[in-house]
Amino acid sequence: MSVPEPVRLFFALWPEAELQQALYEAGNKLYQRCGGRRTRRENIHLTLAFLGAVDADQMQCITDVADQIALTAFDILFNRLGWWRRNQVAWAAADETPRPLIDLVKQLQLGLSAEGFKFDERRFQAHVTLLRKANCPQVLIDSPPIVWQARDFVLVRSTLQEDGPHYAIVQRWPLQPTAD
Ligand code: 2AM
Repeated sequence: MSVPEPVRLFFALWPEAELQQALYEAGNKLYQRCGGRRTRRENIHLTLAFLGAVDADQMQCITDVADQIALTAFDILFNRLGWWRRNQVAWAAADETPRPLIDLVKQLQLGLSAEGFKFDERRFQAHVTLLRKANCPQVLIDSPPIVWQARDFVLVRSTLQEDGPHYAIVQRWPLQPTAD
């Protein structure tokens, strides 16, 4: 009898192709100053909760947690490009993290913690990783704002291949439409 392999999973906001392109171009701007390794365009996303290796029999409780979430859609204004010296990641982020995004992460983490998943104690810092192994001369770089209209969130499977990580959306959950 074959035993199903564990799979690496994470919850994320996943941008449309046009937005991936805009963020990729911002990443190119960072790349010119900071070097490092660019996130491939089709891999650009915002991680909400990283689960790591998951057994097939844990899938149901993971999707049950996401099924319970009833939050409204929101926009994120990405108006900062920056760099963290500690992990050499260069990123796009927002000055203000929208309340529903904070709630989404909190609710995922709470629900998943109850199922035994462990999360970083550090405060969630919403960001899109654009470069790894980067070395930027400045920690903050000016950039024209990019608006991300988050209308759903996704569960993603990650597989490491010779050319780097490949991501596949496993399931999508809509956020509730706003009143206007
Ligand atoms: P990051 O890019 O914001 O660092 C898929 O691997 C995503 O999950 C990555 O984009 C990464 O987010 C995040 N991730 C990977 N390993 C992680 C870990 N050990 N803890 C938390 N997040 C992780």
